[in-house]
Amino acid sequence: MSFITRGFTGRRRDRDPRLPPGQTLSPDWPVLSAGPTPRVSTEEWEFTLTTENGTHRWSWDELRALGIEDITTDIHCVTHWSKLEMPWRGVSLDTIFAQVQTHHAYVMAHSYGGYTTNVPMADLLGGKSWIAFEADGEPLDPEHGGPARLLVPHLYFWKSAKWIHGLVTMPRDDPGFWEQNGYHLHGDPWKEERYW
Ligand SMILES: Nc1nc2c(c(=O)[nH]1)N[C@H]1C(S)=C(S)[C@@H](COP(=O)(O)O)O[C@H]1N2
Ligand SMILES: [Mo]
Repeated sequence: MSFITRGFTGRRRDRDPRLPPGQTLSPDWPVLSAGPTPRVSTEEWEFTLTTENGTHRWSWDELRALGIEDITTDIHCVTHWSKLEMPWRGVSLDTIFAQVQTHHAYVMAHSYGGYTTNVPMADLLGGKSWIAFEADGEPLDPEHGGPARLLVPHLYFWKSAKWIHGLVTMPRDDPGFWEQNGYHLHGDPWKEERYW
């Protein structure tokens, strides 16, 4: 029956059901950066989490000691390319937020180099996001955000801030860099929340 249903919906038979609307598979991993690539060594790298109750800091070793997870996930860029089943390694935001208390429902991610992007807490917690150090079995290249980047793979990839430096919780959903420049506040690829 399913092949008949396909005909009715007009869906292309070779289209992978894991691809959100308007996306195509990329054979390689494109680099998209709004500015120059910051070079941050793991010795100087530091991750901060600021809430209404203060700032917590972790060094490279301290953050990794919280517990590293293996992740296999698809990623979707708003410029229409996707990659499927990418292996990543990182520390879950659930693990990191378990160490702090906040009543805020939103977060601004801040990168070395000045990039920012806003994400609701509901899109960070519950096994949905990580501070990632490795992809495809290798330490993250600087071009791809090394030494560490935010990974929020169920949202468009601009939310996955490269060269992550810290998160700041916020009471309101203030727009980050691309969101101030016309990208959608939320960015769900399955709803094609590309621009607003
Ligand atoms: N710090 C920072 N993070 C960033 C960006 C950026 O310009 N600076 N670009 C975003 C965009 S638009 C995309 S699509 C992805 C690209 O990640 P990649 O270069 O590893 O493919 O990073 C996101 N994170
Ligand atoms: Mo992007």
